[in-house]
Amino acid sequence: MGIVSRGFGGRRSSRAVNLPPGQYLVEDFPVLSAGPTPLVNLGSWTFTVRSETGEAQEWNWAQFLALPHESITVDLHCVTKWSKLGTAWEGVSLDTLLSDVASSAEFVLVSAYGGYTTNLPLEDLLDGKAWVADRYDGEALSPEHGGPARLLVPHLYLWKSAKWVRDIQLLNNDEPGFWESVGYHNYGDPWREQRYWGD
Ligand SMILES: Nc1nc2c(c(=O)[nH]1)N[C@H]1C(S)=C(S)[C@@H](COP(=O)(O)O)O[C@H]1N2
Ligand SMILES: [Mo]
Repeated sequence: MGIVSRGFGGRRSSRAVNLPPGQYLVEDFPVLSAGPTPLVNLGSWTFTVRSETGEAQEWNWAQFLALPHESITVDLHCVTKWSKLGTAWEGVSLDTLLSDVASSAEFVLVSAYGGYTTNLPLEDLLDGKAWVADRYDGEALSPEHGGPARLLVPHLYLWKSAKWVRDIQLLNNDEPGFWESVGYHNYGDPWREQRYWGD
């Protein structure tokens, strides 16, 4: 008869089970950017949501800071296979940012300062699943990790979390973003290991 351990070792392995397939843990916070870190001046920073009919809602930095912020602690999963658990952010929920926009669109294309884009279904931004984050680990978000503010969509691979986010365009028809147009999976669910086209 075997002895079943319910000690700390058992807990540690049940935590390991929470890692999506093919991922490994990191303790540091890698920086992955397709180009140089853009210099974004807070005085000219704006964040815009534009509906499929062209109706726009825009916030400058002071207006964005005045919006209700939430504290969120989430796990990050990068398609290059690192995962970082328990990262602490503060940001504005997309539910807040999209609440006054009249739309029947199903898709969004997110654009960043510097030109990066990424696409996702609108519903993946709603119901407490996504934020525009401006603080990380109790401090202003650093430029290399997307400061002044980045999208944070932790249930999808991290390439969907556009750093230096600038605007969100609502669309009736899906349009692939930067990585999605050159071979990354259109949706990118880490739990279904949707890394590349055909996965
Ligand atoms: N604007 C912009 N956002 C981006 C990227 C980028 O190149 N430009 N890279 C994406 C990818 S592939 C990853 S893994 C994460 C990395 O975020 P980090 O540098 O904060 O770890 O940012 C995502 N957001
Ligand atoms: Mo990535």
